[in-house]
Amino acid sequence: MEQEMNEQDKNVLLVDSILDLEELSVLAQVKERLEAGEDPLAILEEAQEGMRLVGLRYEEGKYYVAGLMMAGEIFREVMELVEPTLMQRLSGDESGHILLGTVQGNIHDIGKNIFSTMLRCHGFTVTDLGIDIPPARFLEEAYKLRPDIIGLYGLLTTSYEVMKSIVQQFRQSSDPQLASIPIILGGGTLNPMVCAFVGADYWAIDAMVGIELCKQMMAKRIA
Ligand code: B12
Repeated sequence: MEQEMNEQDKNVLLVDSILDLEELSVLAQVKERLEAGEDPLAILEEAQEGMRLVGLRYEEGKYYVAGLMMAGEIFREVMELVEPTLMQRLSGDESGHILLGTVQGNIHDIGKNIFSTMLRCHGFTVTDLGIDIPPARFLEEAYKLRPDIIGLYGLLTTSYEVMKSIVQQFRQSSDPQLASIPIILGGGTLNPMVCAFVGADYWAIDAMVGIELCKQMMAKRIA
């Protein structure tokens, strides 16, 4: 019971420290917890929750863009600390190829980079196009590379129109492989209504859920 309380206290502390943009405290806590052998995914989940709360502070007008930038930098440093342990812990031998990118108009990439790293840890081949990618580029690259899955990432409301346009362009392609390629959306601001609007096959707001979905897609393609 006492141990449970301590665990809970620790969790609250990391979320709070991220929310308050206390860089040194965040990094010290992450190092300590990794050294204590904690699951790097649990640490990342808490850090992600901290980022969500930073976003809310921005919405409430309590933080400005500088706050978002600082939070982004802190998360990048957390990722640097967590990545080696994450790579050791996660392993898999999936052989699928996913074409991934942040859609046009959007430069957020922290979550996409995590997803990309975790896919690689599970044995997927990832072609990451980067940020601010126009619809035509996804189609051109898919035509050239013949991936098994398309992954679209975006956090802004304006991303959803772009995602919808990409999905439509794939579905209307005269190339049968591109017309039927599975498309998965990612990003913590997605919800069922947005996904219905975009019309993609799958969506995930958590990297592990996204990876399980990609594995299912590969199983279906092979069956
Ligand atoms: C950090 C941050 C920034 C940083 C980004 C730095 C970077 N290199 O990414 C900077 C400062 C650049 C930024 C800029 C802006 N931002 Co910003 N930002 C954030 C913030 C606080 C955190 C985002 C983040 O990294 N989260 C942590 C990651 C780990 O979570 P994640 O993205 O969900 O990723 C996970 C999963 O989704 C999954 N996953 C990820 N990718 C994929 C892909 C696939 C295919 C799958 C299946 C799964 C998957 O795996 C990840 C790990 O589990 C969010 C708040 C929020 N609620 O998200 C606002 C937020 C997204 N930003 C917002 C805004 C408004 C802006 C600006 C417009 C501000 C401005 N006035 O300039 C600009 C827009 C810039 C642009 N054109 O894109 C709003 C968007 C509101 C909206 N609905 O449109 C948010 C929601 C804040 C808010 N609540 O108001 N931002």
